[in-house]
Amino acid sequence: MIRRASAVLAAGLLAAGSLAACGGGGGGDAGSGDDQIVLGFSQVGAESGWRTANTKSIQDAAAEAGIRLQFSDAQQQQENQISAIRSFIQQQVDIIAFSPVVESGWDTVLIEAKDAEIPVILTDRAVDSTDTSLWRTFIGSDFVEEGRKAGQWLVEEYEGTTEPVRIVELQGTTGSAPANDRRDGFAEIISADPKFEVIASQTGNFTRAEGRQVMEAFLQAHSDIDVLYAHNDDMGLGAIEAIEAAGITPGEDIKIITVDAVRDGMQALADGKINFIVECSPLLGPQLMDLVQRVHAGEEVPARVVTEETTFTQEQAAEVLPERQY
Ligand code: GYE
Repeated sequence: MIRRASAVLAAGLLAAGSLAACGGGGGGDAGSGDDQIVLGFSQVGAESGWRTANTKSIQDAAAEAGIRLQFSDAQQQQENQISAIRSFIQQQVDIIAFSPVVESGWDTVLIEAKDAEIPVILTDRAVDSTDTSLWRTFIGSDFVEEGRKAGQWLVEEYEGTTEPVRIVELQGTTGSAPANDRRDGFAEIISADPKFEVIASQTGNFTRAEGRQVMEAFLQAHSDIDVLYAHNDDMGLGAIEAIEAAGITPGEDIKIITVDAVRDGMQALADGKINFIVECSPLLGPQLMDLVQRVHAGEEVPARVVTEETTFTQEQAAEVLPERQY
C-alpha cells in the first residue's frame, strides 16, 4: 500500500518534471533506485465513445498500478503512431503498447523496438505481420466473432421469410483490424442464405459525422434499404440522424445492428432506434497493466488474451443501462 502510494506520488512528480525523468532504460536502469515501470502507449485517436472509454481505462489503470504512462494520441494517422513509437524507443521506455490504427506496415518500426530490446504489447487491434516475435502479447476482442454475432441476429430476425433483405454496411477505418474482421465475420454468416444482399458498403471511419454523411448518400442512392449494419455505435448514431432527417423511422423501417455497446448506443437501443448491439469492451486497462508488469518482470505471458463479451437486445439494454459505466 505504502509502496503503491509512493509510486503514484513519484508518478506525479515525474510527470510534473522533465523528460529526463523517463529513463526506464529498457529495464537496464539498475542502481538508479527508481523501479517505476515506464509505459509508452500510442493510442489510435479519439474517434468514438469506445475510444474515449478505452483511454480513460488505460490512464486510470496505469495510475492505479503505479505505472508511469507516456500517452500519445495519433489522431487516426499511422505515421503519427510510427513517430510516437520511435520517440518511445529513443526515450528508452520499459515497455511499448499500442493500438494499431491499421493492420499493415508495422514491421520496420517493430524491428527497431526489438533491436532496442523494448518489449511491445499490442492492445485492442492486431497487425498482419507474419513475424510474431515482434510483440509479446496481444490483448483485445475477437472482431471476427463480433461480426458473426451480428450476422446471426439477422439470420434469426428474418427466419421464415424468403423475401430479399437489402443491407447497407458502414465499415470502420479502412485497413483496420475491426473493420476487416467485422466485415468478414458478418459476411461469413449471411452468405449462407442468398436472400441477404449487401447492396452498399463504405467506410465511415468509426465517427458519428462520417456515419451520418455516408448514410445520407446511401439513402439518396437506394430507396429500398431494409437493414443497416454499422461497425460501431457512433457511426450507427450518425446514421440514425440521417435516417430521421429523411423522414424514415430507425429501428422499424430500417433495422439497425451496431457494435460496441457504449452508453449512447445502449440508450438508442433501449429507445428502439437500434435493434441489436454486439458488445466490444473498451475496459482493457487493468488487464493491460497486469501484462505490462508481468512482461517487465520477465514472466511468460500468453500470446493472445481475448476479451469476454456479450450481446444486447432492446430489452436487455433497458435493463443494464442504469449501471453502464461508459
Ligand atoms: O469498435 C470503435 C473504435 O478498435 C475495437 O475502434 C476498436 C474500435 C471500436 O473507434 O468504436
